[in-house]
Amino acid sequence: MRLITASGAAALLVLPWAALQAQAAGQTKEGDTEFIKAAEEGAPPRISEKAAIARMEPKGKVTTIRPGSNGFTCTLFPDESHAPFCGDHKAFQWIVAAMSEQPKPPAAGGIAYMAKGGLHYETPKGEILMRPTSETKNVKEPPHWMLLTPIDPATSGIPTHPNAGGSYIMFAGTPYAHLMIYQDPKMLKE
Ligand SMILES: [Cu+2]
Repeated sequence: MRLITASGAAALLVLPWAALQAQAAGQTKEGDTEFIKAAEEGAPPRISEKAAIARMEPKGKVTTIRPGSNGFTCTLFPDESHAPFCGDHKAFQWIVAAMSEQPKPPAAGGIAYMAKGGLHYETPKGEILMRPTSETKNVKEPPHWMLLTPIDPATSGIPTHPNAGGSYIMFAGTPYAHLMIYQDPKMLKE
């Protein structure tokens, strides 16, 4: 009994330390199996089951933990949202460019799914920013999918904020502008 208790206590001491180390390295702390399961939740199973799964660090460093066969990659956001994201090749390049603070994404036209929703950072004036500041608050996004193309609100007439219509241009006026479509990806059946 004593031995079991002692090793149990040791495990308790070790786990939070390991978690801290993982966070210090900017990594999500789930084990691979848990991570894969959570990341697959980002898109309908017909897409996520064949997708690659990769870990992403806050600065955009990517480590693939499962290869895929359909051009999609699923990950979990390395921030407080921990939201699953599944993007095609262009979309994954787009998110990596955004995370690593590149001035613009390498290509437009990517498709990304966020079937569990996510969050964005909003200023008191209602501006949606790419990074949090001391002024911004976290606002929840419902399940949605995205067309990662810098659509211009002036020429398209599409609003720049969430609205009853269900679509808007996020980060309008920046190279990372994209169309947010409030449709649950899991409802998109073939
Ligand atoms: Cu978005």
